Amino acid sequence: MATGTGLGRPRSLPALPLVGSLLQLAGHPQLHLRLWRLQGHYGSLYALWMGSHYVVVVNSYRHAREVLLKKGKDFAGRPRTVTTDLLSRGGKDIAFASYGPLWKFQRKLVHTALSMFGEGSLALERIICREAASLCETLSAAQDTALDMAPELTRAVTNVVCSLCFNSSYRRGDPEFEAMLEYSQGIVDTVAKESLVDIFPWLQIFPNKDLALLKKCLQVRDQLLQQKFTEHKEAFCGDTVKDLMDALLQVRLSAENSSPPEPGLELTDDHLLMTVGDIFGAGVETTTTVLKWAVLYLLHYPEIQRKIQEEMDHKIGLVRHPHLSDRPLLPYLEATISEVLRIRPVSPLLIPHVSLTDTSIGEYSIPKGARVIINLWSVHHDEKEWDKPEEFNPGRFLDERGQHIHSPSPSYLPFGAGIRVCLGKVLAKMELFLFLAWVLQRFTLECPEDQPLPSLEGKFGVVLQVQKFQVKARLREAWRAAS
Ligand code: HEM
Ligand code: PLO
Repeated sequence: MATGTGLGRPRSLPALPLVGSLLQLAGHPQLHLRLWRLQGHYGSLYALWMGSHYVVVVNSYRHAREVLLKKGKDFAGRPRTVTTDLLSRGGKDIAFASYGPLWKFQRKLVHTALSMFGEGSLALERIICREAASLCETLSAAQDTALDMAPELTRAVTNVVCSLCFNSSYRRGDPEFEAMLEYSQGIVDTVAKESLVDIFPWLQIFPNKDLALLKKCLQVRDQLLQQKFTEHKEAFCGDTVKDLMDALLQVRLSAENSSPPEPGLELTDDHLLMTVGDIFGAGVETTTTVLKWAVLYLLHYPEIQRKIQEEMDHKIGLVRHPHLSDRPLLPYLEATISEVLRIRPVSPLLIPHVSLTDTSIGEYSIPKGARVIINLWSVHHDEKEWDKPEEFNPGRFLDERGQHIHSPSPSYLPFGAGIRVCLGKVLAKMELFLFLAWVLQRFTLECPEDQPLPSLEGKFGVVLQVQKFQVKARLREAWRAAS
């Protein structure tokens, strides 16, 4: 197709009126895999129609970098969809908000608050270590029995973000925590999955099981967020800022006091609530998911687990706990985390981007308003970039002497890149390192004898979910002897 720029459009999947290219996608619940395989026929950059939406699918790192970095501003928009509008009250958060001054302001605020409370601060390290110690205690108590680690990992990670956002935490069995587990799962199962209701918004008027579940879960989440918000508002005196919620309240207070208020930068209650909701939701679901994938891969590759433990025994020993400053001492553990993030990207299609202007990718013209899906799965499994991409091999992230970690290919973007890069990258990496180091210093994780090795297949959604599995956490002999 010729366009005003003289460039042609990317090749498109066949499309029918109204439904677009859905016939090619229907019956493939693992959308990232379907879009990856379609490259065989259409090339690495192709287009399709989801109902009336023109969608461009990017499967190579060269084009992904052009979209995210080189032309980041051209592609910094987000689509509005029924489910993400419900989740974010019409895009009043950060992740699902379109590009604009208010989004920039919110992002900057959170960035500053996170660096103030967290990244680089000893206080945050202390919080993560407190949760790691509690996680280890629970594992100790359950010793040698088959255990579903998911709720324990979730509680540990939740308590870190809970401390950051609300200066509070949950005990085991806390009913509020149980409610959170349930609503969050419901949201992950139903939101932003390129589901039919997002493609055909008019489907909302018909009874829809997923939409009903999403609304019910959001009601519970909103009640919980509102309660925290009210408590903070009542206790806030403007001087001491204990957490992210206080930081947001303080910024609003000073904006109200500076007259006239800056046009376009008014933060309503909804903006504050949705921003904290994003950080809380992203903070919990992403990091927990990576920890589950890491544990699952360690069950499949006991020799890799052993190598991490040998490195730890050698560099840290068994008389003290791991600290963040140990990161350079444990390159094999760091490489394992990098490999987990490569082989099972948490966000396999990122969050869709939208072109804010007529622009181009490579030699193709892209019209304003196109949705751009970056298929991170394809970028991380590209055979031209990765040797045996389906093989779990942390060693590929190490230099020849095994002492420094580096990516052997630029085709690696687990946190995205550019204007919309993940806001929690530093926090997530701190947590992944400390939680895994603490657990592996003390325990060997094994598959219970009477059970088959759990599946490594993910379940596509807003995050690439791990199927339920059980683990036996055996206290290491070396640890037992040392303590
Ligand atoms: C966005 C990955 C943890 C907050 C993203 C994106 C990815 C990502 C791929 C989308 C980038 C894009 O659309 O181009 C991850 C991974 C994590 C993680 C792999 C854990 C290992 C976190 C944590 C937080 C967080 C702990 C909060 C503290 C966000 C936010 C956005 C985002 C707010 C939206 C940014 C925007 O649209 O401007 N993340 N994330 N993430 N992440 Fe994370
Ligand atoms: C996870 C379920 C929560 O209940 C709500 C929520 C908020 C922010 C979302 C997060 C969910 C999923 C992961 C997302 C995050 C914002 C950025 C992050 C989409 C839906 C990623 C990986 O892009």
